[in-house]
Amino acid sequence: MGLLSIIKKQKIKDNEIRVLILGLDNSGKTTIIKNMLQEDINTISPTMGFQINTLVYGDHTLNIWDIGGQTTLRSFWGNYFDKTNVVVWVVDCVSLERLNESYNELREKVILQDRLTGIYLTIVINKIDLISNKEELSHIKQTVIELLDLESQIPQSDKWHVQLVSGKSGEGLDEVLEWITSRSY
Ligand SMILES: Nc1nc2c(ncn2[C@@H]2O[C@H](COP(=O)(O)OP(=O)(O)O)[C@@H](O)[C@H]2O)c(=O)[nH]1
Ligand SMILES: [Mg+2]
Repeated sequence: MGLLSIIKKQKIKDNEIRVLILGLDNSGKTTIIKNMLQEDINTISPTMGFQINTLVYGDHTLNIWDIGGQTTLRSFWGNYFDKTNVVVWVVDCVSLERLNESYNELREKVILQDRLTGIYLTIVINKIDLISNKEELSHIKQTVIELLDLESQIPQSDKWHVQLVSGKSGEGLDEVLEWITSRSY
């Protein structure tokens, strides 16, 4: 057995899941991670380079990679793709005018990447604490699904999931972690 397959077996045994959190700048990626880690979310500055965070959830260990979303950093995303199990794609629900940009980036940097074939994708619609109307939220969710063209981009419906969250209040974050840890890797 080669070294790589031994490492792979070990990882599965440890229930380790490698998660990449991506999306446009300012969508709330770092806030979401800090909230998941129960760290202070009031002292976040724009992510330069990347940060790896370890989160133990149930009997799983998640290694969450937070990579700066600024345009200048996006070309480096490819360096982090190997061995990724899940991509969390963050969309800001109060900047829906950027959905087209988000769609282009998601497609180019994630969906069309050979090294990410077969991964699980969670689309996280963030900042829902800023929208009080429940109907509007379900409309936003539908709009995101349509504009990101998820149903035809990723025909296997068990491979993707959309969740409304607030990185600020924490609403919806447990559901994201539940979904991630209940996949089979
Ligand atoms: N109201 C609200 N603001 C948020 C939420 N998540 C992030 N923000 C704000 O959005 C801005 C960008 O957040 P940050 O986590 O740095 O985004 P990143 O660039 O994707 O890492 C900050 O001012 C955050 O306080 C949220 O759920 N609700
Ligand atoms: Mg950040």
